[in-house]
Amino acid sequence: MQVVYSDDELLHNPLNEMTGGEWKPYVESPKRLVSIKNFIDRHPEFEVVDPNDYSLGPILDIHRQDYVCFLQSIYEEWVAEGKPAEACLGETFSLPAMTGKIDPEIVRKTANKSASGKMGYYTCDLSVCFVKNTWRATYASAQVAISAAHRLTEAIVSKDKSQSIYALCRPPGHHSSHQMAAGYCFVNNAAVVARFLQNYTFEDMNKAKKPYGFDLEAIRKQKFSTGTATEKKKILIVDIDYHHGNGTQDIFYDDSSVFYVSLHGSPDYPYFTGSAEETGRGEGIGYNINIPLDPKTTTDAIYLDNLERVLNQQSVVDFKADIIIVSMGLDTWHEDPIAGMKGLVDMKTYRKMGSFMKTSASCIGRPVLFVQEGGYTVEKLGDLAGNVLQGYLET
Ligand code: Q9C
Ligand code: ZN
Repeated sequence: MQVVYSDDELLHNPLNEMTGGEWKPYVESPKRLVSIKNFIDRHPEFEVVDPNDYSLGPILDIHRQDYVCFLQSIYEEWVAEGKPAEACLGETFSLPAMTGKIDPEIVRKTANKSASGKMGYYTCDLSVCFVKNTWRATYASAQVAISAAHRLTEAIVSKDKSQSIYALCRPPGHHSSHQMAAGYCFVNNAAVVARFLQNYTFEDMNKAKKPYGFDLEAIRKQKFSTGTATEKKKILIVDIDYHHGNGTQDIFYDDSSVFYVSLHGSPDYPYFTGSAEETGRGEGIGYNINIPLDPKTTTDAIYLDNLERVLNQQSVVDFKADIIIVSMGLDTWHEDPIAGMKGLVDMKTYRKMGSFMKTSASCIGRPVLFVQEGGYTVEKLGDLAGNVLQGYLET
């Protein structure tokens, strides 16, 4: 299995975060990726490859232009205002209760007048912290995912035997929505890749592909690539991160061409989304499934039973996805420092998660793109990721 990875993803390294009223070391650290990469390097069934560069085009197919400008420039503006260089954090957040009756365009204009205004407008919690190279790492993470999607498409077009790939992404993505950073996430890598697979033909992908070389100024001025696909592929996103992927759900909530399925701990972060009653809206009704699980009582068997059941559920099978994207969080593990299900104690459970992505009725015979999301047990992450991927490969 190919693993797409870039050292630039290590450059986002905030010192601390404010969690539950306490300052703690930043949990979403570069060490997470190093742990997984070490495992990958020691196992010959994996081959690490560099990303290419597909410009901002695919990112702008998901995220608003003003939000992407914010991601690119907020840190410099923060420092230019004389604020502390070690942490750029939100202070006052623009809740609907404060701004809901005002014309949204006026709120946007007012918010954009200061660095703190922007932070409160475009971020939603204190896990979102910018440092000097946050955008650089975020851009690399998105290009890693997009490159994986292009490689997977190549394998599909040339009818290769192996039709799976792993995007070793960091920062993660699934809490980020069209115009919001949240829960350590800045760009929603899984969502970007779902749309990229839908909008870009293989020829569009080949044309958009450039050698990876990050240059902030060049990116500001570059021409964005676009896709010309006329027939939308159907994408099934299976989100097995411990947390509900509120961003991914929101992005595709009205959309019947992307089916979002999430298993997650509840009640827990992000606190306001993830109930089973959220089933989609308009065209998208029936294309969103949430399975909230009690972190105190969920065991290996309960977790696997729920995953197996949803992946064999009639509506998901009838969807007949063209491609599966797995939002692969590893923070369900019982020892996770900020998350975890008490009863998920068996590494073999992760092997089975991987094997379900090959054998369940909704996934069988379909290409799979694994996208790395959360998971904070640094010393275990290599084993956890490895078990999911080997479980898939060995089935
Ligand atoms: N006491 C991902 O796993 N803070 N994001 C939680 C817990 C935010 C998790 C605090 C957690 C975000 C991608
Ligand atoms: Zn998570």
